Amino acid sequence: MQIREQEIQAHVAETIHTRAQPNVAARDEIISYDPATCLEIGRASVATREDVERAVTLARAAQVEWRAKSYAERGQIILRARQLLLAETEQIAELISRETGKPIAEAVSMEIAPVLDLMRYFANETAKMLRDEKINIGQYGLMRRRSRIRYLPLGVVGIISPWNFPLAIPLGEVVMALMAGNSVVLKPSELTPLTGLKIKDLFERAGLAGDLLHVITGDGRTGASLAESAVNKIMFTGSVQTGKRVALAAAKNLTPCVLELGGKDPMIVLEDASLDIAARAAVWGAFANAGQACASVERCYVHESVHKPFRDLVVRHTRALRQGAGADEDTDVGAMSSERQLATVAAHVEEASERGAEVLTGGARGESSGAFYPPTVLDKVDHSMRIMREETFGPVLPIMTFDTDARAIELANDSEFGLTASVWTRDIKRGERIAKQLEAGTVMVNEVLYTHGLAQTPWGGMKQSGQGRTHGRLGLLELVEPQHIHINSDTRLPSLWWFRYTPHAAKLFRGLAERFTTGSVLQTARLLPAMLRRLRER
Ligand code: TXE
Repeated sequence: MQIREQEIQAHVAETIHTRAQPNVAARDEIISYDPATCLEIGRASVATREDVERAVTLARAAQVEWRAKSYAERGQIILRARQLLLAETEQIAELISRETGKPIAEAVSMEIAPVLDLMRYFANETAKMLRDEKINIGQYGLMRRRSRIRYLPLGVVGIISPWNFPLAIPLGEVVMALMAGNSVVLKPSELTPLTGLKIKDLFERAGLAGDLLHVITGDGRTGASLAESAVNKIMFTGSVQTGKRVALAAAKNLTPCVLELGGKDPMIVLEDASLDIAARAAVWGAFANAGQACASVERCYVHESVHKPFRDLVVRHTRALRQGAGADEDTDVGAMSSERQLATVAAHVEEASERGAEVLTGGARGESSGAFYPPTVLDKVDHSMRIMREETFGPVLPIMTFDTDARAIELANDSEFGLTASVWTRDIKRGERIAKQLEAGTVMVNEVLYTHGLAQTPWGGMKQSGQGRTHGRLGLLELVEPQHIHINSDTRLPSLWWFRYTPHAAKLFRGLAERFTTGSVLQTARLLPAMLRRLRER
């Protein structure tokens, strides 16, 4: 055991700088490290622009046959891949945990379990969600006309995904894109390439034709090549600044993109909340995944009348957490994904302290090797501090008080982000009233963080947290092209509004304008004799 520890220490000293930088060993290779030990896990290639363009071309060719398959046939392959994922849960959870540092418990609860549910949901429900939609066209329907919307696959969907949920985020989007009849080119994060390649492996063994899913590993350069390529849609999850680069690149080809970006998610604790429940929620919401979830609780506003008991409960639950190697099933909080990310967190905490924040627990990196930052609770923060304005994306929970509901709403909305938010109260009506005033794509009453795991509901943000949605029917509609089919079954008569125009026609159009916009179907029927006379005019 002793030698093992010395070996790790030596390796950490040698490689710690590497993890702090993009882990690119050479122009054509990336290295995956375990952030807890900094030991190398494996390597993957850096796909070139030519590799990306070739993948897109092959994926487009394969999509022709795939889009002709029924939803049931597509769903069968998804369910076979699901079976394999279920059977290999332990191995895949271990891989996720080693590549990210997250506890094995979270690799199962926050990645594998939700995506197993999502695979079944979209395999079984996509046909219903994308079936042709009849549209009521009002009084035009009286003229033997009818309309419906069809949903067509887009073609090739490019997915660029992050390191913080290296299985759940990309796999969910791959499943939705495939079920909608598209093919996929996936670029996983350079910090977690092996988990990305595992997705490819699952589908290959499930019998998906190879060219329907290309996984091209690499770093930002590969991502940039994909954003600039001829894909029909980009699904991006990552930072705001990179999201803007992706949107700019995609705009060159008018490629639509969904951007799932950062968050600075507020939690409002009202004076009537169950304080221990709210404190446990704040601790889990802030420190799950070592605080590296776009929907992590990054700001906690508590009513001034319950500030002290709530704060003490938060500190107690935080101090009870166990931080350590992800592979240990007793670990609550693992290592952060990278030194670079840890440095951002440390800088935010330092700046807040300099500006008067009080560190109630944590607040400084410990002696242990690896990218461990202790779960940290700050009090006496204010909105002048970076910790309350910028995405920290690490295990820090800043607490601030408010006096009225209006003030809580004002504080929560005082952010350039708008991903998720939560309100904690026993009065559900009051909670919902406040929730409706919060500027966020998802607002929860008495829940926090977890709704990305609901396949049925949309996920996405307002303001700088992104554009578009993933998951749910709204997310599925991002992956298809709506086509309006309009049928006029009357093949004998020309339309009323065609040429030639006459004074009578103008009079009739005035009548129609008035009736069509305000009148009932019955009143329109009274215009029929005039309409018929119009037809005889020609
Ligand atoms: O994200 P990046 P990183 C936030 C969080 C974190 C910050 C940086 O605040 O501190 O982002 O994390 C690819 N064109 N989130 O560096 O850079 C890159 O290879 C196209 C929030 O991981 O956005 C990776 O696959 N692609 C987020 C992906 O983009 C490019 C989760 C994300 O990398 C590219 C993760 C380019 N020019 C980080 N440059 C969330 N919403 O959960 C890089 N990439």
